Amino acid sequence: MIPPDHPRYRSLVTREHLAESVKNGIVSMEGLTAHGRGEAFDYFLGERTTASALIAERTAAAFLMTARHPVISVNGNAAALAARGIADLQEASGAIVEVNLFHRTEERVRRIENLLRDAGADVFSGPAERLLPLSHDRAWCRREGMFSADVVLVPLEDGDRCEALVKMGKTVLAIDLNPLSRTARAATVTVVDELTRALPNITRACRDLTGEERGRLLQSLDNHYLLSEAIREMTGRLSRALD
Ligand code: PTJ
Repeated sequence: MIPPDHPRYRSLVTREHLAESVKNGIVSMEGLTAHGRGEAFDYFLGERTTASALIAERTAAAFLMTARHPVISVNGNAAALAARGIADLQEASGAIVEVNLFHRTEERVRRIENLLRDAGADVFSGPAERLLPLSHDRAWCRREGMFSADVVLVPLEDGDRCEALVKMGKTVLAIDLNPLSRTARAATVTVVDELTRALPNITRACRDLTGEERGRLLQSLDNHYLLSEAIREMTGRLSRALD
């Protein structure tokens, strides 16, 4: 039992939930180490949405709202952490929700799809094919889903697929707390923020962006600037810790 007055209460409850989600077959064992890495970067960030992350979130919303065929790709960690947030973003953006896994089994796909449906998402499921140019199981997706997408939102991604999607000509919106990762560097827009903070911000922006702000965000996109700002925030906090 984690006492609610523990200073790291939220973090400990999330860890406990993820450990439970491994037992329920939603999160892979490897997903726990991925979460730990994310936590470390979030610590450097001060566990808050920075001004540059908010710009990235609103830019991601602008891409989703102008997309022809937007897809939100969901893995085990994303579903366990934010099934409801994903359903809300789908409602605001009209995007397709599709499960895509690195540690793929049909059983895990089914469990994650059910979790998303229980949270209110309309999941694009059915038989998948090996359509993406990748040697691992993230290659499996649906022809009318991710394969045909023009814009794909990829939370907690591994770099390979992000690069493959970009090479296929797609706009890739990544949510990744590590601004140095291959995903972060390859994506069209990188949101360096924690998933459960990022999703509601993107959803809100989908609802309140004006046409004028949308156009301005799309025109002024500079992902190198967004990544540099994230690194500056982190290194600034680290150097102030020595004062
Ligand atoms: O469910 P599966 O089988 O598809 O596997 C999913 C994992 C997450 C195991 C897989 O995609 C993986 O190994 O990812 P990586 O390569 O560890 O990358 C995950 C990235 O997400 C890392 O850069 C972390 O810093 C970052 N991250 C972790 N937790 C969060 C996060 N970013 C935002 N919010 C988080 N909560």
